[in-house]
Amino acid sequence: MELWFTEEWLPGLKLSVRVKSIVFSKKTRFQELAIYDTEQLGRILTLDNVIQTAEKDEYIYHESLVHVPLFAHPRPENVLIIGGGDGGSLRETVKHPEVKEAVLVDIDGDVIEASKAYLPGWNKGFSDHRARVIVGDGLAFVREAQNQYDVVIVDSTDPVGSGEGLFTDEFYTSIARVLRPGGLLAAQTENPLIMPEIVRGIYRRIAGAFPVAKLYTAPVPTYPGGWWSFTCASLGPDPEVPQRKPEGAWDLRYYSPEVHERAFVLSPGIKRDVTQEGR
Ligand code: AG3
Repeated sequence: MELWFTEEWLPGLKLSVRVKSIVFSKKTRFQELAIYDTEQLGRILTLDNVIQTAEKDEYIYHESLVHVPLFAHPRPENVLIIGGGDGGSLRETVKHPEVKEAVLVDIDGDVIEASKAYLPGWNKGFSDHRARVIVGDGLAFVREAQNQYDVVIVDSTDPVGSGEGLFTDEFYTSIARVLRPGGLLAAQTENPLIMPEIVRGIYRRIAGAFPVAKLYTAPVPTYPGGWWSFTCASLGPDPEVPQRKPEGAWDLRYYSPEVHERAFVLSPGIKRDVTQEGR
């Protein structure tokens, strides 16, 4: 008998992938966590039947989310990752030799443990001596944080359910407060083509909390609509301009300085529907 995993992207629009085997599943305190092996997408991790990360394209998502703010910063020493319990963002963060400490705060410790046990492609960063992992609520963490960071990365779920707090004005204002002068934020901000109102709302809230906020995009075929947006906000440097380059033995499959700059080129439709530049 064939087993299929299906995610409903929108009412009337679904993604299905045939499952070779169920690697792990658990009802955690917060959500239904599952890891599957699939032929076409490789290993995938789902939360409440939503694909959070897939072997096939996770590097496009994680390299875009992490390297854009980190390379836009001249010297990122302290990095805070909110969410990202699968470890993909942490793996990319610790590739930067400038980073002295990378703090990851995810609400669900079971996701972190499952990654350590079953996601070898994602979990390498957890054993880096600069990594510090905290199981806790990201919103409460930034509200109370005393330390300061050069870059904050928001690697959240969709803006529904337990992830909703990570899309609020209060959250973005708290992030601006925990950043050092010249600090940057990058957040995943959903699909600009099939949910432009959602992206517009998130983008406006981020832009309201920072002097500079710029939307950028990358293809992520396993996420709804296949095209994904991120927002990079800054207290200083221009997010579009790489300040450093990956030199030497970098293991990168998507990011390059050219891709960095190109990612910020927005089509007229996105400018009209989402960022509303020139209005
Ligand atoms: N980031 C999840 C992005 C949202 C995916 N949405 C969806 N499939 N409906 C997850 C964390 C990856 N490190």
